[in-house]
Amino acid sequence: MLTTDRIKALDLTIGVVGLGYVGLPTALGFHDAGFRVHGLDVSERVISELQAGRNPGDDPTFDNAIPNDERWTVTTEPKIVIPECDVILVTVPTPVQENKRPDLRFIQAAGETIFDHIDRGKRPVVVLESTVYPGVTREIWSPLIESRGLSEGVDLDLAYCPERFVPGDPNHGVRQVPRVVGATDTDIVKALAELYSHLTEGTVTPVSSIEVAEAAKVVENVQRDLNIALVNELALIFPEIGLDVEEVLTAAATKWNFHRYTPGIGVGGHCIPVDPYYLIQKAHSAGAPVELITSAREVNATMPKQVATRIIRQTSDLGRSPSSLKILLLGWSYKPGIADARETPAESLANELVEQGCEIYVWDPHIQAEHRLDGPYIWVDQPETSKPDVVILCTAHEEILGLDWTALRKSSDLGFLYDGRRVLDVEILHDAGWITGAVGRP
Ligand code: SAJ
Repeated sequence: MLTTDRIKALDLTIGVVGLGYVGLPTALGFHDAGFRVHGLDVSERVISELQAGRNPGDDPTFDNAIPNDERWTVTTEPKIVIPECDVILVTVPTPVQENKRPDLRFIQAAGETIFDHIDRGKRPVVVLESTVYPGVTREIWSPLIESRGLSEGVDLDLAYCPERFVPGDPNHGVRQVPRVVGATDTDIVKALAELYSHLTEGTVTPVSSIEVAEAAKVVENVQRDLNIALVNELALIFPEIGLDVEEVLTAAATKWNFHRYTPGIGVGGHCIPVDPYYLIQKAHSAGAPVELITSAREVNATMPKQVATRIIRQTSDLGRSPSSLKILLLGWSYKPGIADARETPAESLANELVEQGCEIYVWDPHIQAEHRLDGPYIWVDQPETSKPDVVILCTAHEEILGLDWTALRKSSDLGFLYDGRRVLDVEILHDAGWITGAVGRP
């Protein structure tokens, strides 16, 4: 059983199920903290890379950080690792399906694997970390536990501790971020708070139940989606009345409690555009109103179309029809500094412009050739190659901010540059000979 004495003595084997964007840093963090770590993943590729001491992911932070000692075991075989674990952390994906309904298959599968292989004599604690809606941990796992003749609080304990890992942000990794933890058993939640305090220098806050912890995490990301939706909607309003939304937001941000967000071509990633659908689903099944969260999601999801419409309007005013335009997208990742294109709004923007008849080129120095999405677009290795009429900044990678805009202008016939993230200095662009547009600017 998990006790604070065993934690203090580092006398614990911690299992991590799912060694992806969150699981791998978590496993490495607990290994660095001195615990025995057993990693489990269904991917033969991930496990063979790790067993060879190589980083299986695209985050360079972990390139030379894969352990090779007796406290580190990784495998695809649950029977090798699960029976020995005192604590099992589950960090598997929680995406949405095409119809935007939560996809809980990975949580179901992880539960089946874990509950088939635990050593009930150890009374292991199974902690879900993936983002869900309140109630998922019990809804999905309690039937699996009962059907195997196990009982919570006797053969195992359940808990929830949401991950808050921020891809590409060294100041908000698993060793830094504050955590929230909820469990049925108060002794278990206290012990887990002690355990996670060995992982992170941030605070670890126990809450009264699994459901409170589940709700806290999804609310964090729903709030962020709403705040971004507000500035995106303002970016559609103010140009119609001759105002630049960025000037307005900068002025408003001089107020002490105004939270500054930036309008853009849209909201990507595996968290912010996905998690609100989990709470929407829960609200619907609870028969509660959820209009604001739903419409905010709709505002962000339609930003690529709104931006495409405005770019087509502006280039038409310059005498060019959409079918005559070669357009270069600068950046494909959903946010700067990383090679992660999950739910990237650049793809939706590209598809909208293709539908208008435009020819689309893409340059993203972070996305290697083997990870470039096949589609109706042409990936280039140098921005100038495409000889674009129109250039759209989609992702504010450092390499893009540092481009020679004068040189790029020489390769552009029409010379129209659209700042989709409001990160460029318009004077510099005008001096380089560009006609400019930007999200939220008249
Ligand atoms: N975005 C805007 N305007 C903004 C902020 C973001 O358009 O003012 C866009 C970004 O371009 C991106 C998307 O929203 O396409 C998401 O950006 P993000 O900064 O929220 O980055 P994420 O998706 O990596 O969010 C993560 C989340 N972390 C976890 O779920 C553990 C989120 O909870 C964090 O709040 C966020 O990092 C953060 O604070 O950096």
